[in-house]
Amino acid sequence: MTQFDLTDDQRAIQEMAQRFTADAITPHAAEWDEKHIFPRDTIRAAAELGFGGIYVSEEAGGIGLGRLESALIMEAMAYGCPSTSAFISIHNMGAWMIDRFGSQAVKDKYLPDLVPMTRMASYCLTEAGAGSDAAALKTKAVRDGDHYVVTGSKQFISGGGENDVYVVMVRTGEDGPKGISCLVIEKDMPGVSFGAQERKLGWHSQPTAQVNFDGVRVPVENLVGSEGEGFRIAMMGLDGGRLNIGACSLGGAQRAIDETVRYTKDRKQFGQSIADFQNTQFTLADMQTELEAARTLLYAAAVKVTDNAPDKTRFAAMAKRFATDTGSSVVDRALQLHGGYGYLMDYPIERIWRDLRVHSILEGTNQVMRMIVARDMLRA
Ligand code: FAD
Ligand code: 2MC
Repeated sequence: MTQFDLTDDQRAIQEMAQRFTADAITPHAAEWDEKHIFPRDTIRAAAELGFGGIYVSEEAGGIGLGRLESALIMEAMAYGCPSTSAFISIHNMGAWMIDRFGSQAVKDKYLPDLVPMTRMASYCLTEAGAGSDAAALKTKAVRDGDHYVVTGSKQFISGGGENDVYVVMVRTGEDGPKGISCLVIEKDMPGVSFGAQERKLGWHSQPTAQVNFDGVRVPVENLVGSEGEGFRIAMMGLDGGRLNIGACSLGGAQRAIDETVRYTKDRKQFGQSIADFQNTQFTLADMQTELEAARTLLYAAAVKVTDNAPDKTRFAAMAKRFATDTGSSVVDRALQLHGGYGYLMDYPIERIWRDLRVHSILEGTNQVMRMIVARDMLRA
């Protein structure tokens, strides 16, 4: 890592994202959650600031920033709504995979709409039988002239049913990771259908559904990278996605801390503010200390991914595991310090608690993160 503090440019980006969040996200997040509203217009407004192609190259219309800048933006937006911020992260992951590995033809076809988020992208790896063991995926793509014919089903797809563009990992060859390729499939291609919207504990501001492919004819030019390269591309996408998800936990947890500081100063029991109890003070101190430790690790990991450092994947996995576990633990203590009121929807804590819980599961469970770290430690 070459830096221990943010540069002026990074602070300016962070402040821009914080201002956008305060104006356009925070005032509405509770309603989006309660009524399951997918805030398409707000997401498009975020894209007007460049947040639809944060690390898409400038040649392709993106803002060409690094992964630390991306983490700062995701963290800032998650302060208002972790679910909406994470949705924008997943779109960025798909757009980056197309920009980084796609042919000029596939880039020209999709990025001009993806960067402004007039069309939005989903990332499709998981299947019913292939969750943590992603390389066991079975969705098949068989070459037929100028097309692949795709048959199979993807489970738990964020944006499923609403998004227009699906970046899909399919099997074109042998079993295991080397037989996997990456294809861009459009919502309107004949044979694409969607399961019912999943009913979830949190992440209510964004849709999640099964995506089904029944003999979908996909032009060969929609291949991203070459045949057999799809698993590596998917994993490289996740190196960045995992940082962003960790950053979403940081943002949500920081909001919970700030709300708790305010609440404990106001709330009186036994004739004094509950902030005057040493238990409250020590708990707050631990919450902020642990969150700063997670933030520092995550920012360091983000710089490594930007720099393509040899240990970037290990660091992204360590940071995702630590930031998401720490975030949830911080919010849980914030809820406790709110007493019964923390359990009510009148305060934002229970929503953040629900939204952050899934961050320890998706984009690779925190057990899989430990597996990635330990394998790298024990290699050679
Ligand atoms: P499993 O793999 O069945 O795991 C079950 C348990 O076993 C976990 O605790 C796991 O850690 C543990 N386990 C498994 N293998 C091991 C091992 N080797 N060692 C130790 N423990 C192990 N996927 C996408 O592709 N795109 C999306 O947009 C997307 N969005 C999602 C949105 C939501 C709301 C959710 C809930 C999931 C989403 N996912 C998405 C899927 C997500 O990535 C998977 O749920 C996750 O990778 C885990 O897979 P699984 O659910 O099949 O659990
Ligand atoms: N960057 C580049 N290449 C990578 C890589 C990375 N981060 N990770 C793996 N690879 C390569 C690896 O080097 C190997 O290539 P080679 O044989 O040429 O050396 C190949 O990919 C296969 O890797 P592994 O041998 O590690 O594969 P394995 O099957 O043992 O396990 C594991 C990989 C468990 C790490 C992977 O399956 C995984 O990450 N599972 C979790 C699934 C997941 O994260 N799902 C998230 C879905 S998205 C989501 O949830 C959203 C909300 C969007």
